[in-house]
Amino acid sequence: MRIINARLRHKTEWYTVEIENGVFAAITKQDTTVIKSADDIDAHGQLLCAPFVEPHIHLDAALTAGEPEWNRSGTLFEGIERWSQRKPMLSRDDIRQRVKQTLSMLIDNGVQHIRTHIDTTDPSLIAMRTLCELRDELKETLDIQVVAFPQEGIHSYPNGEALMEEAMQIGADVVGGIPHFEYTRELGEKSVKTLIQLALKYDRLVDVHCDEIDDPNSRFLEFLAHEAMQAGIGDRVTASHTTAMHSYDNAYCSKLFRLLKHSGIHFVSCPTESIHLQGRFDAYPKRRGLTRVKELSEAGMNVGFAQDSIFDPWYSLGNGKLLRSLDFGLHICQMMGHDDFVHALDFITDNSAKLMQLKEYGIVKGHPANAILLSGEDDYSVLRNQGEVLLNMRHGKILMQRQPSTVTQRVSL
Ligand code: 17E
Ligand code: FE2
Repeated sequence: MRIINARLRHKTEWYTVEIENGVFAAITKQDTTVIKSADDIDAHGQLLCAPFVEPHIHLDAALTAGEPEWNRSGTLFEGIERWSQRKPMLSRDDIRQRVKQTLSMLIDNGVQHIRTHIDTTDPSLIAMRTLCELRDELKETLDIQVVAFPQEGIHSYPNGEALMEEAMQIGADVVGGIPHFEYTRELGEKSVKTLIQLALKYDRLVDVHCDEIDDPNSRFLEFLAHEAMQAGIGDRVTASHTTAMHSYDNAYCSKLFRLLKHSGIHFVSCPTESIHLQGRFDAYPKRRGLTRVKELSEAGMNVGFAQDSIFDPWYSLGNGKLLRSLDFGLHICQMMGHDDFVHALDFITDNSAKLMQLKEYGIVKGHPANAILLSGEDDYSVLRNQGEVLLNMRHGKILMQRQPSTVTQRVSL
C-alpha cells in the first residue's frame, strides 16, 4: 500500500511513502500530484509525521476527578490528598475501564508511545499489576512504559522502599521518585540514591518527579543529575517537572546548567498542569512555574512536553491533545519566534522519543510503518491550525482515521 501526496517535516517536496509488511519500504519524492489507486491513502499535501509521544501521564488516576471529592485549592498537595482518598476504591476492572478510555483519547489524537507514572504507595499495587498487564496486552497497538512512581514517598510512606522493589519485580520499566515530597531534605536525597540503585539493579530507566514545587530552595535536581552522572547513566534519566527551576536565582541556575549539561539527563515539562498547579501560594505577581524550557533547549539539552493528567485529582480538564500542551508550552515559555515554530513538533515527537529511548522511531525506510497525518503542511501550520489528527497508523494498519471537519455554511462577505 502507499500514502501518496504527503508532505514530510522540513521538506518542501511532496512524497509517496510505500509500506510493505508493516514497514516503510520506500520514500520517494514526487514531481507532480500522484493519482490515487484503490488501496492508496491520499494525504492531499498534508503533513505525514512520526506518531506523537506522550512521555508523562498518570493513567491510574485518569478520569477520577471529583471522586470522592474535588480538589478545591488547585494545589499539587491537595491533589495528592484527594488521590489518597480514591486509592482504596481501585479495582482491576475500574482501572482497566478508565485506562482503555484514556488510551482511546490518546489514539484519537495521534499518540502511539506512552510513558505512564503508576503509584506504588498502595499496599495492594493493584494499579501496577493492571498497567503491566495492559501494557503487554496492548503492545501491538501502543508502546507503553510503566514507571514505578512512589506518590507519597519512598522513605516517607510505610514500606515505601519494599513496594518499589515489588513493583520492579512485577515488571515496571522505569524507576520513579518524588524527592521534594519526602518529609525532609535528607530523606529526599536518600530516595534519589535508592531509586538510582534500583535502576542499576534491575537495569531500568529513571524518571523522577523532581522539584515540582515553587520553592526556590528545592534543589533535588542537582542531586539527581550528579548521582546519575556518577552512576554513568545520565542518558537513561529524566527529570520531570523541575518547576522550582522557574524560581531559582539566575546565578545558581547558571552554575546548575553546567552540571545538567555534563550529566546528559533529559527533561519533561507539563505546561497545562504546571500553569494550573504552580503559583498557588503567590499573591500578585503570580509565577508561571514552568521549568526553563527555552534556556534548557538553547543550551542543547533535551526537553519533551507532556500532558500529565486527564480529568484527575490534579487537573480536571484534558483530552489527549498534545498539540494543546505544545501550544500552551510555547506561549508560557515565550518560545514564539519564527525559529521556535519551524521545529515546534520536536517537543511532542523526537525529543520525547529520545528520552524514552524508543528504537526505530521516525519515517525512515526500514522502520515500522508508524505515522500520523496532520492538518497542515509543516510544523508551523499544524501549530496554527490546532487541527485534528486525520490518521493514526501503526505497522501499516489504521488505528484511527477521521474526516477533516468542514464548514458547511458561511455568510458571504
Ligand atoms: N502527582 C504528582 O506528584 N504530580 C502531578 N503533577 C500529578 C500527580 C498529576
Ligand atoms: Fe506527573
